[in-house]
Amino acid sequence: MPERDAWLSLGSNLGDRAANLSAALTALRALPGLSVGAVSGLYETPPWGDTDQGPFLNAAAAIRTSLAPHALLDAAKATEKQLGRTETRRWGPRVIDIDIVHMAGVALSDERLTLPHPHWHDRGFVLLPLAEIAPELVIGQRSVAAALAACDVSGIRRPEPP
Ligand code: PH2
Ligand code: MG
Ligand code: MG
Repeated sequence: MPERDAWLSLGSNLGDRAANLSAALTALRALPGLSVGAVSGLYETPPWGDTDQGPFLNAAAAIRTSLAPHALLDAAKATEKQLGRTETRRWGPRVIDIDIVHMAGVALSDERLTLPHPHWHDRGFVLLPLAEIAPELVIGQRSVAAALAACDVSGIRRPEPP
């Protein structure tokens, strides 16, 4: 498989959220066929979709991978499971969520996976972290920075300085 650049959105709102995000990145770094590049800071974000849950910490990561799209999805799901994620309701609380936002040159949709992520451009918790590491990335016809400029990011707290 050729290597491709890809961008992930990570989120956690159960337990030690920062530790969960950090453990997810460590687990991803250990995967064969995948290397992790730039990682954003951590953003505290109000729960979207199902508001009856605690706030999330969200981050974005750039990766480079020789995994095919569905193999990357399987690796993300396996990593979530390894970190103790269990099934909850749709949009409900989770120890860790690892979503593929975009893989360079890939557009596909089936029952398991749609790429680019159909909602990449309208969720502040995805866009703000992504814009920190890849503002000029163009997905479809639109840059991440342009999508962010049109997105409601109220309630999202920028990361603390390191
Ligand atoms: N993930 C969801 C549902 N709602 N809200 C925020 N703020 N951050 C998330 O990562 C998130 C969410 C489903 O994956
Ligand atoms: Mg998600
Ligand atoms: Mg997910």
